Amino acid sequence: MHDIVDLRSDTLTLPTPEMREAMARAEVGDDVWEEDPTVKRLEAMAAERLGKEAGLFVASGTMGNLVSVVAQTRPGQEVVLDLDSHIFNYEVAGSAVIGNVQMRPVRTARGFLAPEQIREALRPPNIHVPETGLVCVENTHNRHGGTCCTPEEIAAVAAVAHGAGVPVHLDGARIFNAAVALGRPARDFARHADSVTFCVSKGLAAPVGSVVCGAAAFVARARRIRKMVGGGMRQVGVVAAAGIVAIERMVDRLAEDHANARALAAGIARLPGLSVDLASVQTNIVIFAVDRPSGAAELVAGCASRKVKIHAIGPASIRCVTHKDVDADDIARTLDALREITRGW
Ligand code: TLP
Repeated sequence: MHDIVDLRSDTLTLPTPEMREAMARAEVGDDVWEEDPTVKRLEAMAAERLGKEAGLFVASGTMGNLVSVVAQTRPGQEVVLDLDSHIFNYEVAGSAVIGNVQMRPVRTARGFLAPEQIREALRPPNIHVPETGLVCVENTHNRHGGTCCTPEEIAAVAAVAHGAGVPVHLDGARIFNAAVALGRPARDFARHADSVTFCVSKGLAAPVGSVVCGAAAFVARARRIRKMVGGGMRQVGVVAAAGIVAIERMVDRLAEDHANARALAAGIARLPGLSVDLASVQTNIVIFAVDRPSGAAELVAGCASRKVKIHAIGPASIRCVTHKDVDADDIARTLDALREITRGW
């Protein structure tokens, strides 16, 4: 039980005492010179978990996606991705600004492009049109409520892209949530992607950072681009040390967050004026609809006055994210608050 229940995002998780201890003790060096042993350890560990040759520690998921897109495309190329993807919606158009690529968003049913949709979106060799430079996949899918696609679905999409000589990037910000939910090792999801970004700063609870993984040549290019965008951090082993604890200690417990999300969703489904697609609640995100004009704002304010923080992602849509700083009592308290607010709706 916590004084304030904060369900706005799993990015709000606080570092564990073990992380703080590891940070204080971390052996460090200048990482731009590739001399920080703790960063190197985190990068090697991440690459091993994802079955890739190399890893690169970056400041954020946004930076990881940016350097991955820029490293794998040329200016003027087109990037095929889901219309609701994080890269297209919430990364400040960084790939367009820094990479000079054009985005080709495709509307999908569940956030995952089907192989036929990739086939349709790939550009033909024609002097008038841009070349397709990259296909991006997101797993778990944020805007679709933390839904997972299987390694086989990624393989099918990658087969089409690779058949046309186009690489695939996986925005796996929450890839370990997908791995735990589907009971598959993270490397199964990464196998068919040429680059993968995952975050240690979300459900894994490290204070900062993401790791980009891929082939050594890709990571070398990504490293240059990271430097270009100001992401060359010096004695950053003090931060990477928490990322190591995140990967070693915080993955298996994500199952608790998923159970809490299911309990929250099941409670919400019983409340008047609220609706949630229970099948979409596969990991730690619950997105639900408020069937009432300006209902989302009303619910956010009502919860805030009861020390429960939730986040409106639209005028009639709320997102709640469970994480290690939210326990079963907090979920019960959240449901009590929602019950009080919606009484009589
Ligand atoms: N998502 C954040 C916000 O930016 C919306 C959140 O609270 O969920 N890919 C995916 C799928 C993400 O959900 C996020 C962060 C990122 C990339 C970017 O990571 P950061 O925030 O570290 O730049």
